[in-house]
Amino acid sequence: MRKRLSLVGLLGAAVLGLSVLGTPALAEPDTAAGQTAQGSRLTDVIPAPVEAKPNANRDFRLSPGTVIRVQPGSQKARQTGEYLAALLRKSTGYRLPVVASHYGGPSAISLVIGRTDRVGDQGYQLDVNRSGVTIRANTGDGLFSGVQTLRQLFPADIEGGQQKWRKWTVAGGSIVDYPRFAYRSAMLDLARHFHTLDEVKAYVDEIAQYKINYLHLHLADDQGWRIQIDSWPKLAPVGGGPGTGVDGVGGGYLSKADYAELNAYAASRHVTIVPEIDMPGHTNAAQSTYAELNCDGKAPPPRTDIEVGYSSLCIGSEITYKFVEDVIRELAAMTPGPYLHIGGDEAHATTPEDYAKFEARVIPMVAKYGKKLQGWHEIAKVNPPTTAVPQFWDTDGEDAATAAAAARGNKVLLSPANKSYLDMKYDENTKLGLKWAGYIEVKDAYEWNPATALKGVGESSILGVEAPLWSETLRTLDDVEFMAFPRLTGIAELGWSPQATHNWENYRDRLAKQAPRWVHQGINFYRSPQVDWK
Ligand code: TNX
Repeated sequence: MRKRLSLVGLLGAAVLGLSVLGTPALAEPDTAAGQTAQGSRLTDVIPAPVEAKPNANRDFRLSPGTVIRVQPGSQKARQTGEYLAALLRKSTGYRLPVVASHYGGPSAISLVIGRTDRVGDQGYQLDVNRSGVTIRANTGDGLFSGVQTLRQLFPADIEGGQQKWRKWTVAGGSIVDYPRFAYRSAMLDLARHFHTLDEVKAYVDEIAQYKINYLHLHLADDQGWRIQIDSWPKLAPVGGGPGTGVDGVGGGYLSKADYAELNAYAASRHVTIVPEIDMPGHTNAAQSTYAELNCDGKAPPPRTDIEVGYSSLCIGSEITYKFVEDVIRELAAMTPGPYLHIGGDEAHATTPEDYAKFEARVIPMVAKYGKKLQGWHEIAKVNPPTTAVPQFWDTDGEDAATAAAAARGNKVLLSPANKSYLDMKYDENTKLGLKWAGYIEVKDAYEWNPATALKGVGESSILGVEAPLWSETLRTLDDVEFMAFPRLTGIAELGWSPQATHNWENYRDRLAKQAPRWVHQGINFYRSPQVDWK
């Protein structure tokens, strides 16, 4: 569980920060090339940066008098500056005022938005020298990514919830960095077990530090319906009521107010929420709540087992399309992000003809309400428009319909189940998780190349990568974290870092250095025997 900061702690840290102003600098011993006295290096970052040039003569030491300078007039720089200040204050106790100014003074972390060559709209440039750190980017997203890198360049104690006396040194040099793929995503399944607003927010914080910029939420399935829909008012309170989690455990849903709060929170972490309503299968929660959604007009009983492929909306009935359009309209209206995911997987209880008939009517609704469409790769079979994004989830690296869609111009989202499914067990001893796609150890989740993962879908056809986490067996945030960490960081690196940096031994070493950060952050993680945890 993530630790939350108390107001008392924050005030205490602020007071202490004031009292240490003017303390003489502690002597720093000589260091090995590119490494500070505390052993941290400019290259100890996940995801690996495109280019990092260490300079041992240019280490920066944060001091009680350091200011966080943000570009005057830039609201985005100011917000990112406040975010960074809050992060650094809790462990350093320094004041770290955020000032809008063109000059940083003798010690400053500067956040600048402006024309920065080479880094595109998500990248950044980071320069460390003795008088400060400068992060430059073309956008607020880029600046935020630069701040996540800087965060990892501080000693792991920076993540501690309490003020600590120590030197806070950043290794000198410069980094130029930008993503391989624009879209890097995690998915949480709220349908099989509901996860609360606070838990989802905590997960947003956890993924954002590895530059994951989308969070896909699986909001409805056979077991439960997890989002308020006003035009079908029983969906959430009944379809997502008490006992609607797997094995009858838990339940719950996000109200529209919760969902708005989550989207705003995610935006503050530069994460875009992608909501999914799965259809025409995986719909028992809706069909057991509303009898009219069934061809025979009879509501089936609610189900909390983990079988898949038995439910289907009634394809021949008009009320089905009224239902679907109402849901898509309301979901689109409450979603600030550009995408809406309509599922479409494992529709084994729908004939292929009915599937095509259904999708032909439903796919245009997404554009009608102003959103871009995502669906599991089965939707590629029905020739969706080239703006649609099929999400590949299978295990055999081959799907003719998805390859054909890519040839027509569709971008594909990759989440091969045998590599990126965080709900697969690590090995036969893992208590949580499933194993239908095989065991996935830390190395398996890292050792693949998106550009060659799916036959006929090359680098230029790939929108990005996603690490889905289905929650049949996961009830708590601790469970979620245990399955996500440390595999999620591998997927994050595959999505961000250039293939040229890909190296298991090097990654493994950097991964081990994340562990003390997770301990400070209260993240429950799996200590894989493949990694030499220090
Ligand atoms: C397959 S992959 C599913 C989900 C399950 C998951 C469990 C996909 C699109 N569907 O319904 O939760 O396996 O790993």
